[in-house]
Amino acid sequence: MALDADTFEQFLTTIRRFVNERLIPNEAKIAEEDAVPPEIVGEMRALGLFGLTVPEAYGGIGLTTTEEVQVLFELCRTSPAFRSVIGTNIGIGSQGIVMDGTEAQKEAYLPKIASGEMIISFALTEPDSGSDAASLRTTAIRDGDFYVINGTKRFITNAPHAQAFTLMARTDPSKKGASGVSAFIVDGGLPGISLGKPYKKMGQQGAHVCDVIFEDCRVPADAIIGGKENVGFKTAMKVLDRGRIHIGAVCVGVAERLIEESLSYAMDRKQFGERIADFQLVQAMLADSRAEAYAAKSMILDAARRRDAGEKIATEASCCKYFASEMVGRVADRAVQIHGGSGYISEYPVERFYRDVRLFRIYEGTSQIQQLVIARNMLRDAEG
Ligand code: COS
Repeated sequence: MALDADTFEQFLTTIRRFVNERLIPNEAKIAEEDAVPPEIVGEMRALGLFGLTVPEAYGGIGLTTTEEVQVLFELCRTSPAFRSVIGTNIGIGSQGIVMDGTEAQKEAYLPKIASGEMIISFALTEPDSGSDAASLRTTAIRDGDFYVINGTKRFITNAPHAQAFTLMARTDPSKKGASGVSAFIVDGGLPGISLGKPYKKMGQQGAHVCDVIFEDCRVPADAIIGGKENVGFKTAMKVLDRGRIHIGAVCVGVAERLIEESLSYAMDRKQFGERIADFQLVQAMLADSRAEAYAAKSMILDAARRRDAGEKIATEASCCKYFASEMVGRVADRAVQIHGGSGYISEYPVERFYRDVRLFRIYEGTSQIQQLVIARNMLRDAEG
């Protein structure tokens, strides 16, 4: 445990109160305005949320994976856009530096990431490289004490706010696959970096995503993560393994909220002279959602504990992301169904959540990529 048990319980209670009192009442407003207000970002900063997973030595709280997922179960009982504010700082943006960075890189970046003074994004996806991440084309060509970066990164979460990027680029263009890829920490203000317009999305308003374009951007040679060329794809995959447990936990938090909304609506709404919660067909939907959310929560806690114990968790991480993201899709669908016509009306939060959760089955590896990773690892294990 990074925190003693009492302190951690108090922390979870604080998060729950923050979600109930500050985030849930503001959900509709942030969806409408497509922005999380600066005062809420400030409160998140004061709670230490930007540094949840950054080691204490670099100014964070240094939660274990088991602790992190429990925080996410609480923090994500609200619009996923709030989690997105801190998501890249505690997840895919920072963890390449935590896992593989040099001491100098950790000292230079992690304290600012942990305090929220710096927002960092993860730049892997490209216009022609999504699921097939190893085919990325952005190049980083050595020129004296610099690398010159050229290419476009697509759908980069938090890029409109980012002061830095964990960037995957090809340092050896003669190699086509994963082996020619390196990871860099790139300062966002460097000449040669420009941003596309933020995309208009189906859901998760308040979370922002855009393209990042590199044109002859000169990055100091010591920006390469860990100081080693051509091992960046592995860094990216390790970051995504961890990220997949994280997204699974986010899905559980959202599912819990959808179940709360479904249950309270079903207990309130009367038809045929009775609460609809007393109808067995509605009960079946409630029960299926409860059972599936519990299953997802249990597998995520198990995968997190295994990761903390140092086990290889690539298969388990994909199982978590796959099952939990599909689960929350079904839970959201049932929530709309239980709400009937009201579920289709934006006054009720389930309509918004229904759109919000669709992304979970796509980003940080589609459901089909998770299936592929799981099955491939099964075959590898069986073949020895
Ligand atoms: N941890 C550490 N190393 C890993 C790894 C993991 N989980 N997965 C793969 N690697 C290593 C492999 O060991 C291999 O190295 P060696 O050649 O030295 O053995 C290298 O990385 C390449 O792996 P592989 O051959 O499996 O790569 P593939 O091109 O076949 O693709 C998938 C692997 C499909 C799993 C990968 O491209 C992927 O995850 N795609 C989805 C990308 C994604 O999630 N995008 C979302 C947007 S980013 S938020």
